[in-house]
Amino acid sequence: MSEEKKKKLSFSRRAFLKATAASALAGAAGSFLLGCDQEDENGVADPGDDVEYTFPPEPEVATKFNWCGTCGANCGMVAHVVDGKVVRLKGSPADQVAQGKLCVKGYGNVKQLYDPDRLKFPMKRTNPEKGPGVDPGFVQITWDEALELAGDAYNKAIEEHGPQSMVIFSRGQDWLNRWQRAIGTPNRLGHHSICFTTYDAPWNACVGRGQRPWTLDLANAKYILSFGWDMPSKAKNNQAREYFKALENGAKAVVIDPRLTITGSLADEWIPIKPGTDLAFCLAMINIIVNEELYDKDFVENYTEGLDKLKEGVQDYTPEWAAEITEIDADTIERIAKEFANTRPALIPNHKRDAGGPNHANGWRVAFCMVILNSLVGSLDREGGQIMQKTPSMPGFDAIFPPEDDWFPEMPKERIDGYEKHPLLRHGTGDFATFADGIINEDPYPVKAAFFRKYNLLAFPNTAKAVEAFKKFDFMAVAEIYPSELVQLADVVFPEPHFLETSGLGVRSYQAMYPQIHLRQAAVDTIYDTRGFGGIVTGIAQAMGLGHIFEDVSGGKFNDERLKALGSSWDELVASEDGVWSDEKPFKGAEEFNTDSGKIELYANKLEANGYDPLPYWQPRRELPSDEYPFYFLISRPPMHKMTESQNNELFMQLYSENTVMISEAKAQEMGISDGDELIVESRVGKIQLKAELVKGMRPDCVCVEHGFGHWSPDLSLAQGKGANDGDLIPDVPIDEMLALKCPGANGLMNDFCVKVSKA
Ligand SMILES: Nc1nc2c(c(=O)[nH]1)N[C@H]1C(S)=C(S)[C@@H](COP(=O)(O)OP(=O)(O)OC[C@H]3O[C@@H](n4cnc5c(=O)[nH]c(N)nc54)[C@H](O)[C@@H]3O)O[C@H]1N2
Ligand SMILES: Nc1nc2c(c(=O)[nH]1)N[C@H]1C(S)=C(S)[C@@H](COP(=O)(O)OP(=O)(O)OC[C@H]3O[C@@H](n4cnc5c(=O)[nH]c(N)nc54)[C@H](O)[C@@H]3O)O[C@H]1N2
Ligand code: SF4
Ligand SMILES: [Mo]
Repeated sequence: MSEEKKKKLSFSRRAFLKATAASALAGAAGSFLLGCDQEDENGVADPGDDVEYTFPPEPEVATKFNWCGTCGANCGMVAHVVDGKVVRLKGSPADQVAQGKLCVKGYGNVKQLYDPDRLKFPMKRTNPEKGPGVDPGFVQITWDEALELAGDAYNKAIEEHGPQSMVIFSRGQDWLNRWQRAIGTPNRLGHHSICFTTYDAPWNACVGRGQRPWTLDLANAKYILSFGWDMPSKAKNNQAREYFKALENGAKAVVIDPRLTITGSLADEWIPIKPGTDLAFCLAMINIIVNEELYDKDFVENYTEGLDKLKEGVQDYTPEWAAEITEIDADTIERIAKEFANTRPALIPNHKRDAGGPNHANGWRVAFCMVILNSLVGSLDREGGQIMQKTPSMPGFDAIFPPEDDWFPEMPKERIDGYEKHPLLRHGTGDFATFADGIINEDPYPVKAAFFRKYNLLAFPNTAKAVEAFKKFDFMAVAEIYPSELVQLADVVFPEPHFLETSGLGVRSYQAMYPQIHLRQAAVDTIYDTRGFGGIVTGIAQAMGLGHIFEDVSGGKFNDERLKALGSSWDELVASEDGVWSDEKPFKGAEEFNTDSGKIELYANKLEANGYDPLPYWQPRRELPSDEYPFYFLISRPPMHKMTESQNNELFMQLYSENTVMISEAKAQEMGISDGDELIVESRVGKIQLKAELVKGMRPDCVCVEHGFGHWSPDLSLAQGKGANDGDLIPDVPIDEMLALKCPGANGLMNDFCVKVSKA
């Protein structure tokens, strides 16, 4: 490539990054990422008028509907396929989440599909020694051998130590759930206590179970108050798009965050709060809004209960009191409270890891305040507010494939992570923050065999301790698409197809203003010797002698029966022009909520009945800066990377190839640190080395590291050795400490520790 072209490309990449940052783009950005028109436009000189062009014949383009598997928004997409190869992805126009566009991460899936480092066939380990840096000595095996090895190992553990000695690390999935019940182990562990259950618990108690809180009608809001909600910076397609619509519509946006994020830089106001103190800010807002009767009287009277008790409970929480804790002056707190209450519709958006997430010991109380504040201004399930997603009602797996009574043994209650001790959480999700002690200390019992799906080692806080725990297993199998770090610890590896090689149905949930389903068709045949997840579970179950639980079960029938219940069918959806089933109707907010009273319970009776605070009383965060560890630690993630799965994607690595430790310019100057200096960041459980990145917009008492880097798998040729793993610094949370927090939603405390920083 010529120097000139390189220059132009690198310029356009920066411009692209800016565009992504500024608008979480889409169309043009996508074609740039996929190396199409944009590259010509920027890189090839105009040959002049006298050149005769000869065009090759137009290729025949087949289109297939799919939805993005990169993040939970699952944006609908259309794959363009030429000669059996996916050449381009587009956002699906009829999908209310995608609305014709994808985010940068979504477009990059073509590169992932064709990544030569992907897992290509089943493998088994030949080196019994395990650990980072140890060569597993993988050899290729057949599917039959892989399934048999796993089936025999699981049966051995169950026969010798009981069903609870088998542990499954995975999100819930219909085939997997049935398999788990047939084994009879209570130990399925998902990551949710380190992602969003702090919000689930107060939401379920106050508003009711069964509806997720992630559909936000941002576009119709006139006032958006973010406590660390940062989805535009993450390029979250739907939430970013709706935020920009709101700004265009003249909404006022205020961002409260210790760092100046992209969301903050686009807002009208940025308030750099002290980490872990948002609760005080929120409580003072409630104090002002209820004392001065600024709430939406109609909504509060008709759709909520508990206002009197709430009022009584917040009397001590004045703006002056909150000012001392938050380091935000009382006038600002009071002004924001009044603006929020008087500019309707006003909305506090939430999505997982913001101040209402599992970052600090009081995160669930912030989440509780968010539910209360949105209710006080009449923005819960109302236009311009937080919407209870509208989903279609379809039969479940058991209704379509009825099980026999005697298939499922009684399960022991006690779990290896202590998760059953949280009465308000759905059992069967599990806790990444607490499990390691249980396994290492065999408390309450030994765990001998494990199955992992779609998780990576770097997702586990206190990663070194997670490795120690996993080394205790006699056997572990990993289902993956990449030779990840967890794969390097596996005894047997099950390769799965990329989602673009699979089919299924996607129920709209992150932007579900009305019920809608999006079709997923395999865009191309499987490239490697992979097997879909349902097939892997069925195969292991058969090898364990449990084949009967999946007799007559098929993915095709499952999809078809669910659609038939809605008056459609698989064939009809495949033949449709837009790949969606929709029940589009004008938005109508709930008149009744799924609580005992049928109203939103501002004073949470359900929490009280289960031994938790019924109101979000003040509680500080767990750890404060000390002489030894003087910095608050913040985590974030860049817009073009998805956790730990995107660092082997060439396109994203060209944009952002390693993480840094962000430190304020002021503090860096004081410490004699320059941009690019190698720094050691150390917590009470570990240390990492990263380059310094000096930033203007951050409190001087904080440092921030982006999650997702620090890969050491030698089989990830682009990702290996780039940056460092924030998880090496994050303390795990012993179950007793977790229970002492009295958090109904568990709480992984992902940011609630402090660090020291020194030059390497
Ligand atoms: N690009 C991209 N997007 C993603 C993901 C991804 O990997 N990449 N992952 C998805 C998933 S699963 C999740 S959970 C979300 C996570 O995405 P977010 O929920 O945005 O999580 P973070 O970036 O970790 O933290 C959010 C913000 O909280 C701020 N913060 C930290 N402590 C405090 C505090 O005490 N008070 C306030 N007010 N703010 C604080 C941080 O500075 C940060 O800006 O992103 C989702 N979207
Ligand atoms: N240190 C630290 N740890 C964290 C976080 C953090 O901020 N810092 N964030 C936490 C949060 S909010 C979340 S949501 C979790 C997410 O944790 P994970 O779900 O583990 O997220 P990823 O790191 O993206 O890893 C997903 C893995 O699944 C693989 N994969 C992708 N598609 C498929 C597929 O179709 N089948 C199979 N079998 N595998 C597939 C990818 O290759 C990748 O290795 O991480 C948590 N852990
Ligand atoms: S927001 Fe981006 S990564 Fe998430 S599903 Fe949509 S396109 Fe995929
Ligand atoms: Mo998450």
